[in-house]
Amino acid sequence: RSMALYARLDFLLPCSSEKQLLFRPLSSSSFSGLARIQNGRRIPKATTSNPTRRSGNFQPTIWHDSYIQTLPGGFEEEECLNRRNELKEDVRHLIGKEKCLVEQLELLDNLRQLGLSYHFELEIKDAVQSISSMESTNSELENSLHGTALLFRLLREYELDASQLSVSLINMFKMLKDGSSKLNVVHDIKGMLSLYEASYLAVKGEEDLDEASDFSAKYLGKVRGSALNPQIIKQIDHALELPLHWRMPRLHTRWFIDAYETQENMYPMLLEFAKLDFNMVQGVHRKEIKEMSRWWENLGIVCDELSFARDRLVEHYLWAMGFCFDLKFWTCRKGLAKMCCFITTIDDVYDVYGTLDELELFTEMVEKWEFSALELLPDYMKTCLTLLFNTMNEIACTNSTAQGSYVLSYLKRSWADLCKAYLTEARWYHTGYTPTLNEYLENAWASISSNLLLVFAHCVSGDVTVDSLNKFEFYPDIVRYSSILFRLYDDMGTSTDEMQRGDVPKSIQCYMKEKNVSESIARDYIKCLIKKYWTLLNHELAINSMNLDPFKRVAINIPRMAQCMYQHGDGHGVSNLRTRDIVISLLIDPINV
Ligand code: 0FV
Ligand code: MN
Ligand code: MN
Ligand code: MN
Ligand code: MN
Repeated sequence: RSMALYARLDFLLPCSSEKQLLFRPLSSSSFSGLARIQNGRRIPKATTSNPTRRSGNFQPTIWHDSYIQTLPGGFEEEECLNRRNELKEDVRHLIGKEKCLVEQLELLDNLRQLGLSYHFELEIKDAVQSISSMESTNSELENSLHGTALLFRLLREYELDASQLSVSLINMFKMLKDGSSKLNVVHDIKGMLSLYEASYLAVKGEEDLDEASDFSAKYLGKVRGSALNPQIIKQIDHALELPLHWRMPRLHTRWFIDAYETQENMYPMLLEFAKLDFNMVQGVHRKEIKEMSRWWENLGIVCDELSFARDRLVEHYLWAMGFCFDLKFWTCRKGLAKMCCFITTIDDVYDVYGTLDELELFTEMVEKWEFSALELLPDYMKTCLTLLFNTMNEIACTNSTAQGSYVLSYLKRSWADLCKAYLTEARWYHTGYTPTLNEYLENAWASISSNLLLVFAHCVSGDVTVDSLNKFEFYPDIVRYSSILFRLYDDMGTSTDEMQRGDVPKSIQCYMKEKNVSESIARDYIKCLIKKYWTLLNHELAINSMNLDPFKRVAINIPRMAQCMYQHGDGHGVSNLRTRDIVISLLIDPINV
């Protein structure tokens, strides 16, 4: 036993260590080791006679359906549509037409940050690809840290081959670091900003770029102090708070549109397009929220029996919108938002309300997935599972393309895996057990629920065929890494409240106990893990060149959205503070034009 334990601890060396600290989640077969109610054993009817139950003390929703239904759609007039089409064609003609190479790259980057690149995916991809394969590019970028770093970032963002440019960028950085570079970085704030942003797109084997993150951040922190123009200071502060690659795209776009307005060489046409497009997309999102809110109200899961659970329809829509905002992914977004609603309710069943006996039964019922078996459950669980089965059936039917018949079986499998992971945590909680961090994470990547979201997104994605679905592996590394990041961000934001209300020890507490360290050391360690797992996720996305939208998009946006929700505490459970402002700026208030 102790040997096995030590073998595991090996994975959890401090971040500075050369050793790979990365925990590799076990394959799904590890689930089969979980105890299940034995075949043939008579299942006892769970007791409902006043057991002591915890309370989440969750506040009711601040977004009542009666208010949501008064929201206008907006920006649907003929006039808006025509103007947008005009602007779109004008911008399309700009792509690839800039005189200087760096200006071309900046235009492409601005389109992305302004939230407009989805209109020109192919054109932009072609432009980036052709710039990178031009003979002249190398010599033109030789003296430009900014240009080199920017092209590298664009290549990675568009999942194009960046291996060659990565070597150039790393060499440039090494020479800067040891002072042998001809480039004058003392005044190259732009170059250092670009290096900083680019470094977050590193993949496995590009550890030098990790160092470049710190190096450039230190530099930027230093020059920020000396008097600069306020524009640059704002840009540096925004970057140092969080790199672009980790930011929730829509929230960044909202910020960037304002910043772009004050930029020196900006195109007024681009600004007008960005504002109009943001408002038009937001108008459609508002209509979607109204539909979702009506659905949630009619579903009736917010009832006395289940009043212990968080009622967070609008926040769930915000999650789903953060996963994929593009209007053409509406059915995916709707399915994801509905799943999030059930995930949160069922998570509260396991973490807050259910007794262990009840939870054992509940888990078994999810594995069985039969309405008739639900009779054994207490009423609140019966209600919850009946609605779950109905809704998943409906989602599967809505997506009944060639792949449709697969959707339900994949959803069932993923729900069972999720509930088994929830149950493991419930057993740990009820027996007062604190796992090691590694043991915790082997389960917690699944108990965060994104396996379910991603399996669904995968089923409805581009190049997916019946054949490729047959070969779908439960769960590929993209799913695992995205999930671990979600889990780590969630633990950073929610575990303080969770420990107070009574819950299983989360990553921070497991590490504190295992290493006998303070909470702040444990938090720093988790931050290191987050950076490591981002690199792994980048790697998986870079090596998989299949068109798997919206799957890949959702996979990369899950950690971004989690970062955003949990940056200042539990923005999901406590939704009347910063989350409220985010909802207002992204979904309710249009941009003044
Ligand atoms: C669970 O929160 C929860 F509500 C989540 C993860 C967000 C909503 C759902 C999705 C976007 C899928 P909580 O911190 O209670 O989760 P854990 O797993 O820590 O109990
Ligand atoms: Mn309501
Ligand atoms: Mn939980
Ligand atoms: Mn929970
Ligand atoms: Mn949590």
